Amino acid sequence: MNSQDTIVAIATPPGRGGLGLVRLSGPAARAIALQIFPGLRLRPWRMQHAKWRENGELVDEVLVAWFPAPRSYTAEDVIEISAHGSPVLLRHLVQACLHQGARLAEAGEFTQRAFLNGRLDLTQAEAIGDLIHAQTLAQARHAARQMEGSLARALKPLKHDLCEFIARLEAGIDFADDDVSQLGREEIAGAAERIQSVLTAMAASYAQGRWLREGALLALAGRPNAGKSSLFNRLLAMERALVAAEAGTTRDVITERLQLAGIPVTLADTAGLRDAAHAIERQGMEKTRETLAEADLVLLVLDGATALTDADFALMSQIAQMPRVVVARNKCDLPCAWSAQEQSRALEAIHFPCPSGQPPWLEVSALNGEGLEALRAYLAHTLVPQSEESGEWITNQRQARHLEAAAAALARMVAANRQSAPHEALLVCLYAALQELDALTGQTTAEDILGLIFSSFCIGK
Ligand SMILES: Nc1nc2c(ncn2[C@@H]2O[C@H](COP(=O)(O)OP(=O)(O)OP(=O)(O)O)[C@@H](O)[C@H]2O)c(=O)[nH]1
Ligand SMILES: [Mg+2]
Repeated sequence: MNSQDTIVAIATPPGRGGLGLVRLSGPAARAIALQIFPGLRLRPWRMQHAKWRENGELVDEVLVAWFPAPRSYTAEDVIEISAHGSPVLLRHLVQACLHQGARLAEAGEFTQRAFLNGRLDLTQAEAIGDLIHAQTLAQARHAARQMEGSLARALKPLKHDLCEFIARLEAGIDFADDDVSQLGREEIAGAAERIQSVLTAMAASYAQGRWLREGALLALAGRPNAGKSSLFNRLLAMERALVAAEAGTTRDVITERLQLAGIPVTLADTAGLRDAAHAIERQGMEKTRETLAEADLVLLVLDGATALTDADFALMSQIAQMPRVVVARNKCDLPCAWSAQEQSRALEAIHFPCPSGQPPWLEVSALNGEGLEALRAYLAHTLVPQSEESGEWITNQRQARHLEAAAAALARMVAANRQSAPHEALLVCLYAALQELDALTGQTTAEDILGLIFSSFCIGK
């Protein structure tokens, strides 16, 4: 990709619309616009009305905006032409620009130029891609924050501390014979661990942060007839899965999409788990186990209207081992059939965190909708990272990997320091950590990685 080229693309989505935007960026952008609209008096950052004529014949009436370098999206000369949104017309306009010497932009090339010209760092460029692809408002908001530079800002003090740390160690080595005080082992360990813990916490937020960007899998589980399919339908607010009084109704895993606190969630209804005799039901249960193994969150559905059996307890303790489980005791519209002894056994089997002061299950009725709002809220609460309100939330795998690698470099340094390694060896680890943070924001990035990042954009961005 040659930045001396002037690139052109349709910036609005394919299809028909009221308006369509064609964008040019590069040194010849203005000259090309003037060739197509002769006599147009372009004024910086202003929209100008123009009649687009070919051989004296009117093709369209358009608005042309000129963004002179460097105060433009790409930091190059940019021309935006708003025409009427007919695909034929827009393609013809692009053709006219090509004819005047522009070339077609590659996917993401406008944003790539903005990055290469220092208008954005890599996390901001990625955020633009995320913003375009957002499916929920929460995704869009997070992307917008990052586009504004929130991640880069959160990294800034860390980078500053790291640089300062490096400078002090370097000074200790270079001026060992002078009066420069050498950092003590304790002091070094303290500083390194402080930076490491912040990096580790940021990297760890990806475990949940990725759900915002990529979505989460929420699987319902429980014994047959507990009311999983009924609850599935309630959560979706549609009669999607078959419900019957017969145990073993659901055989296949059924999935549907919904949103919880802005997180795109795939909800999976599964076959009830029990010692089944029927081969098809056993196959269904195999699929249930596969789904549960993949699930980010499991909703265990218990039947409050039937006495608990040993099989129920076995299932409870099995599912309670999974990393994230929410428990619902269904059929609260009916009298509870659990004996006091069963109830206390259940409390023992389900020992994970629960809303304070309450039993570790939520009372619901899939039949009349009771407790559904509380269940929905609790599921959302379990999915939304707690760091969301307080700190920066990592949603992107590439970013998480660099943070992990930087934290690991500091961990290596702490270990080396403990073994009284020379300061030169400690510095190697610190430089490695710094390099990871630079790669995260794109200060030092291999060409091939850049290509990968920007090619996931659409043409015209
Ligand atoms: N009273 C009452 N009945 C319910 C409730 N939820 C489900 N049921 C009934 O319980 C029976 C089983 O419901 P399903 O939703 O099919 O149960 P399931 O867990 O999907 O069962 P399998 O697919 O066999 O594993 C049906 O007759 C439902 O109408 C509830 O909250 N209250
Ligand atoms: Mg079912």
